[in-house]
Amino acid sequence: MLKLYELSGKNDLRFSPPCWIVKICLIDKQINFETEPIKFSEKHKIEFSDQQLVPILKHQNGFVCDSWNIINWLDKNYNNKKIFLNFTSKNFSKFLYLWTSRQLLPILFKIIAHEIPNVLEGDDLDYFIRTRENRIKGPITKFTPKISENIKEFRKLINPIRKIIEIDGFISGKKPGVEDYIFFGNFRWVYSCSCCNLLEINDPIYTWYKNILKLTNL
Ligand SMILES: N[C@@H](CCC(=O)N[C@@H](CS)C(=O)NCC(=O)O)C(=O)O
Repeated sequence: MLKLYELSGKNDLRFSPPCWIVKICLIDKQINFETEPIKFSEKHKIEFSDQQLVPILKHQNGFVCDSWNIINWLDKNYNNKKIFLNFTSKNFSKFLYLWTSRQLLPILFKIIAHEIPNVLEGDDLDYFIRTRENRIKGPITKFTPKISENIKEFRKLINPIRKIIEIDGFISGKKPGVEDYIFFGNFRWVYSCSCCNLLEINDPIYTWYKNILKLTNL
């Protein structure tokens, strides 16, 4: 069976955006898998992969790292599941993946960075604060004075997706698909780690998020 190595926090909370991209894909496409929780401080468990990040998907013949590579691997190896409907869907998904990882996640990080330590414990807490403070060259609370500004910017940035969701309910159309899985990772992360008011409750994207949660029984 496929094994998904995914980030785990306090009380086994699974909160990593790229891990969620893969997990929601496996769930919605009804592909059997089991998960292996990996804490920040448990790098020894993923030594076999010769790198330090999750998600990793272990399969019969080896393993694949990186959510985008995993989605592509699933597309190739589960032909009947139609992950990418066609070349256009693959290209748009790649756009969403790059936009998410390079532009949306950094803004979301600024909104929730100070709350992420609440979902961690023990060595993970020290590891997270040390590595992230090194990365942002300042305290984890560095961005808190601009939270409302960043929320406002984020809501505006995702307006094109809002317009698409307003048409049929999902980015992929009348049913969720890979484009939705990629966009979903952003929100699952925020709502797992933070109490912030990221979306208004009457925002179509908020309804979309709740619908994906419902559809997959999460
Ligand atoms: N480009 C990768 C990003 C993977 C990644 O950054 N994973 C984070 C979790 S969100 C991680 O494993 N971090 C471990 C660490 O910081 O030590 C993907 O899409 O899968």
